[in-house]
Amino acid sequence: MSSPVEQGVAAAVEAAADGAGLQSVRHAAQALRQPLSLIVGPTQHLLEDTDESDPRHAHLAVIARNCEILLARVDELYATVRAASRARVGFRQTGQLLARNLAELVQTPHHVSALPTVQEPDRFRVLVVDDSPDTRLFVAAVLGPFVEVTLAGSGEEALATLRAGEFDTVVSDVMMPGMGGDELARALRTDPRLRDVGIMLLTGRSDPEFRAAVIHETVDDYLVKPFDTNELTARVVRLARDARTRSQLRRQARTDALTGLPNRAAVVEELEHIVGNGDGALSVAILDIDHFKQVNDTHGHTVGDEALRHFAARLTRESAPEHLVGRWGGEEFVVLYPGLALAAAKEAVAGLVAAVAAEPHATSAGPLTITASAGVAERDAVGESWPSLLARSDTHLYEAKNAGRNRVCA
Ligand code: GH3
Ligand code: MG
Ligand code: MG
Repeated sequence: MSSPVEQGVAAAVEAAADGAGLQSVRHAAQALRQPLSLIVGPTQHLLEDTDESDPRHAHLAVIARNCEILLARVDELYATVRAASRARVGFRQTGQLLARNLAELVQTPHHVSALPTVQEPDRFRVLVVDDSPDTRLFVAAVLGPFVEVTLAGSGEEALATLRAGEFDTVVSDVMMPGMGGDELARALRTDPRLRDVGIMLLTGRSDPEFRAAVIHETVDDYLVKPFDTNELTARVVRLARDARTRSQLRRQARTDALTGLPNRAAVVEELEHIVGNGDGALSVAILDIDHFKQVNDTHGHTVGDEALRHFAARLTRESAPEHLVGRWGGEEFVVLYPGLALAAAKEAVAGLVAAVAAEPHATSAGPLTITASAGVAERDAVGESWPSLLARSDTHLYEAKNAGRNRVCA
């Protein structure tokens, strides 16, 4: 036995698909509104009678909210078809469109039962940008059951919101006073922290010039208004999923799996960024654990790995947040000191070397005392490249090793 909503949808689909005209569409909307109203009332009552600590409470709230959204969508579908009929688009076509939309709606109650898990922290986060409050709220109502929606009323507000939070995708209007959606898209693409955010534009324009200049160049997807709401949802969810995968892969590719520190690729990227952005002071240190091969030989590789993890954590703990600690490879680590001249950087590294030796590192083979040697160099004034700077740090590292280890040379 199907549910009242499913029965209502079946009736509505039948009425709409016969393409008999606006009358049938009105009938379709009513047919769906009725069973939905049957659910909304009792759900609201139950919700009021259920304490917030009751596990059913959140579930009921979701059902009530979904019903409201469905009702809003029925009204919106009706309005769409009415507009289409005014514009003299064929009734059969619009009736079929409505039928498809309604058939899709029947899936939504099934999403309701899945929602509590979908609402976990990994729910996709989508920023909806439009200068028209009505459009903003409408898009939010359409996407709300599937993704977590935040709203922005302008391109400028959107950019600030994106910079302050973690978003998977932005859905933006194009024509807005001030920063338009196309400009917003370009700003995202040139910001290293935001370049993985998926971008969808909602636009009234579909002319080739616009497509070539904006869409193919900067954005991932676009829909021309008026759009099909199910298509919007499907495309946004796919975009958000792709964008999240992209940023997870990028993060993984830049992180050392053993220690969780930035890896060599990430360190190089940061070095290139610093070197490419001016001639301020920059010092670089290389640290290398002393006689680490003996740790492996004596206690085995697993204990060696534990020691590396502890060593990395201690370097991070003892370093200022603005100084980047990375794993260069094996038991060699790099620390970048943007803004520090040689003397200050050498002092900071001496502090690290002392902190490593000061206390044994807890391992499954018991406490293990390790020491490290370090070399430091400062970029010279004449725009030295980072490989040359690193090579000089390395030379000083070998001086430290030859001078007896557990020390820093500059
Ligand atoms: P020195 O004081 O001259 O630096 O001596 P050392 O033994 O530390 O230097 P060497 O370069 O001869 O050996 C480095 C060792 O680090 C050898 C290698 O097995 C070990 N090592 C490198 N990466 C890892 C790792 O990820 N895990 C473990 N357990 N050992 C590693
Ligand atoms: Mg070593
Ligand atoms: Mg080494």
